[in-house]
Amino acid sequence: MNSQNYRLITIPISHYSEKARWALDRLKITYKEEPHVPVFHRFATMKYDGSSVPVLAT
Ligand SMILES: N[C@@H](CCC(=O)N[C@@H](CS)C(=O)NCC(=O)O)C(=O)O
Repeated sequence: MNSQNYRLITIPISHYSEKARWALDRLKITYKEEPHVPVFHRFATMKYDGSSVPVLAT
């Protein structure tokens, strides 16, 4: 599977986001992180029917 276009929507200081980064790096899955300021992250996550971060858009 081509993971080149994977986008990880995060709040940078979130430990949930750090755990997702850790897992993706551990599995050598490439992705581009899209960091957001808390509260405004919802504009990014709601496009995927989500609310909290992390969201991995594939
Ligand atoms: N069930 C989710 C919870 C993630 C979660 O609580 N993320 C926090 C990180 S600070 C968050 O996005 N909080 C803000 C919100 O829910 O809009 C998971 O395990 O990934």
